[in-house]
Amino acid sequence: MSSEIENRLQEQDVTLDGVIAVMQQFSVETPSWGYGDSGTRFKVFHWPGAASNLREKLADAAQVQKVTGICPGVAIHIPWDKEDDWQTVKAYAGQLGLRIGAVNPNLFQDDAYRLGSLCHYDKQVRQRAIAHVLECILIAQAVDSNVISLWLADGTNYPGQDDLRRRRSRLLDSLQTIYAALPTGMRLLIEYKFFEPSFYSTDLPDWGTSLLMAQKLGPQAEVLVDMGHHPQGTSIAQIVAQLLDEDRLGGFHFNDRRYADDDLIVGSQNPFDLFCIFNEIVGAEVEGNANAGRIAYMIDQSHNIEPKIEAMIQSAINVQTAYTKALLVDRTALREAQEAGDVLGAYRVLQAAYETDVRPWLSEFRMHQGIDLDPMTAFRASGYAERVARERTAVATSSGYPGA
Ligand code: RM4
Ligand code: MN
Ligand code: MN
Repeated sequence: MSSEIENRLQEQDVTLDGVIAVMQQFSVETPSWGYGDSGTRFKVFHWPGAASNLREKLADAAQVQKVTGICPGVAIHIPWDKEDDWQTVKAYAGQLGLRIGAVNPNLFQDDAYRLGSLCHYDKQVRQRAIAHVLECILIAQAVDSNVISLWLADGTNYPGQDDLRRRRSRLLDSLQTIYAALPTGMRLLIEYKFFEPSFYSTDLPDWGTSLLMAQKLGPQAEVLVDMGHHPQGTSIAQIVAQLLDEDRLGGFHFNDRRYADDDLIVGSQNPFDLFCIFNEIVGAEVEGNANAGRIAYMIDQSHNIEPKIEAMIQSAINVQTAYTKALLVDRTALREAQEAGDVLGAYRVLQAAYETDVRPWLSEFRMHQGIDLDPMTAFRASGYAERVARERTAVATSSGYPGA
């Protein structure tokens, strides 16, 4: 670390030990579906050795945890990851140094869901969708997870196709039944997305709608922000600030995008936006915001041309980098500049933190954790990718998602 940086940070009372201690509290969950073959609706390119069942996905996730030290949780998608014996899964994850994280009900692949799931006009379809979420709650309990992460493909494609207010009341009604089944301590994270697969109306299109639903349901319901689910140019940092203020920021689905829900490696396209999001969170946390300490950080990506495990390692590093930079923001100077109306002075405070090379900090962190200083090189040197490519057999996938 250069002495110039060290001096500047010392003036801010930022110490290496202090930053390392905070970094040790930070983890980001990886998605089981990110280890399998997935891609676009045009083509799924098979990656040699890509995981094709939960056991393999967990084994791969354990490699990511081994080299990064910040990815002990793995989110699952049901039924993609459905197993008969969850105790065995839980024990297997434990042996690998992992735990099962968020459980994601899949409410978009059954033929019955063509016109919706929780919002469908047919009560039987709604009940089927509710029953699936309730099954996921039981799975979460069985594996000791406390997060249900809900995304709906529900919406309409044509004006007049369905009554929008009735859809909304069906949604609320379905969510209330689900909410009532949540055990103490379990959280229901409500994800939103402004379009796709429906185009005229989407039942949960934005953070405001998810927030309204969460507020109507109760304190165990919160909003999930997926970074790829906003119109171009949206300031996600501002959404984060508002949700923190409302005490309803449940978690993130990290990924990056240029156009729509691109599901690219987080921090690969707009790393400054990622930093600005963490800046809001760290800023709230130092002011004692209670929500900031219980955010579920999760990756939600679809890797088509990338090696799956390496993509996940890179994602974890990018997230950790953005977070560490946000820890270095001189909050006193920022406040002073803001309250003096010093537009560029305030921006330059953020810029100074963003431009700090935090790679030495990440190395220090890894040294403290007793892991290799260079996760990607360590993984490449391990020979794991070559071994699984030899040992595992390819499973044909037809469209964009595993199990599709
Ligand atoms: C959606 C959303 C959800 C994910 C599905 C498969 O775009 O991001 O989180 O579960 O894709
Ligand atoms: Mn998502
Ligand atoms: Mn998405």
